[in-house]
Amino acid sequence: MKLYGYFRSSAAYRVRIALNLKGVAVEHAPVHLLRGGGEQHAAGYRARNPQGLVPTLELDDGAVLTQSLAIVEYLDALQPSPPLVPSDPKLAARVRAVALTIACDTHPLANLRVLAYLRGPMAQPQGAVDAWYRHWAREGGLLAVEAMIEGGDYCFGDAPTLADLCLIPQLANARRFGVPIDDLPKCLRVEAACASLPAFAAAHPDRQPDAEGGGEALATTARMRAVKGNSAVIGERR
Ligand SMILES: N[C@@H](CCC(=O)N[C@@H](CS)C(=O)NCC(=O)O)C(=O)O
Repeated sequence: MKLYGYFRSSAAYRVRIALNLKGVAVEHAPVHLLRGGGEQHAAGYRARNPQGLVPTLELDDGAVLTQSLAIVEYLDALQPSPPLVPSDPKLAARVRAVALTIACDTHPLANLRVLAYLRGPMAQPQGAVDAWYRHWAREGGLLAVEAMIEGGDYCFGDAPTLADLCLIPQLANARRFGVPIDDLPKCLRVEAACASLPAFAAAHPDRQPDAEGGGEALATTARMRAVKGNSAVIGERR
């Protein structure tokens, strides 16, 4: 299997955690989201992922899977142990609700292409883009998740699930961009518990083969740059 990803991509981070928990080895194929205007826009990559987003998982038989949650559910079906979605239907719905709160309602509002559109065509100043990011990371996002999860070491139960796979990368992004999270004790407890698990630690952006700048990946600065061949100004946030 080959995973097309980017070290700072939180969607790819979800898949990396799942692969590690399942003990599934992959070849990593980095797609640089900023270099040359973004390698995700190259025709060759778009043939695999028509959305021009990471991650993409290419299977050994040539089949191509996109969308991190679909990929994680595929891995869960392929290798059922440890399960990432509980068998109890009500608990499974609660796990998926947290995962979808992050993946569908929080993360897309601050994706690279959205921030780039605000900064470029919408001509918003950096302060406004930062305020947008910080507002939507919390409102209906991490604040809601704090209320939805149980308060133990993991979002639900005594082992990581799809919910934790989504929460940990979102918290890493929040830290990187200076989003306040000190008032989220349940989320912080999950973050601490997951950090001690090798599958989560090995999936961290700083530990990836394409990582740049080491600890800088966790810095709270946001630099702006014009991308060659693209009139938009990109928020260098990925
Ligand atoms: N819903 C998608 C989101 C994928 C996504 O937004 N990936 C980001 C990185 S985290 C990306 O590729 N951004 C590139 C861009 O915005 O141009 C998934 O879960 O796979």
